[in-house]
Amino acid sequence: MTRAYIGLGSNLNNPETQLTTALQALSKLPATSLVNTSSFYRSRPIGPQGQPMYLNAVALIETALAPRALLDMMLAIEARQGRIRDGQRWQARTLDLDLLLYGEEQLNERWLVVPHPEISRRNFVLCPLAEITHDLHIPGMGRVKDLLEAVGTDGLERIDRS
Ligand code: ROI
Repeated sequence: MTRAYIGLGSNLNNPETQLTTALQALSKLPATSLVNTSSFYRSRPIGPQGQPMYLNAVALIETALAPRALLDMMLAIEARQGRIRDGQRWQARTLDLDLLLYGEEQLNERWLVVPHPEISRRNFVLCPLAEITHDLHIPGMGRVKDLLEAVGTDGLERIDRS
């Protein structure tokens, strides 16, 4: 079994429902268990402005799926929730699932780069990640706590889900 971290993001069609539905789908993946889920964070869009605020979270799973199989299933969950990938980057979306980390592996394939190269620049990933990991070290990048300290928490708000 491999511990893998998945980043979730949504800024269309009721983001809270999108994230909740996606977490449920992750918990039902074959040969996989959902171990932990961060809080949800409202975050200012990074990249093009003029799009709605995002809701972001991170999930920790334990899986026997290989990276490729896991990624394909993540893409299927996105598609089921109405994600349209038309080749345009940085657009508003119903659901974005990013494979952030897959154990200690470093993969540099055309179809997958792990650890996700943007982790160290994105507080909407680092903050929820720090919430559910203690002292995690990201191969090639450093400790989550240190990376988060470097980027700060500007534009992020933790949501109370009662
Ligand atoms: N900005 C925020 N705040 N959250 C995201 O999940 C997110 N995802 C993206 C871009 C458009 C880069 N900006 C984002 O893909």
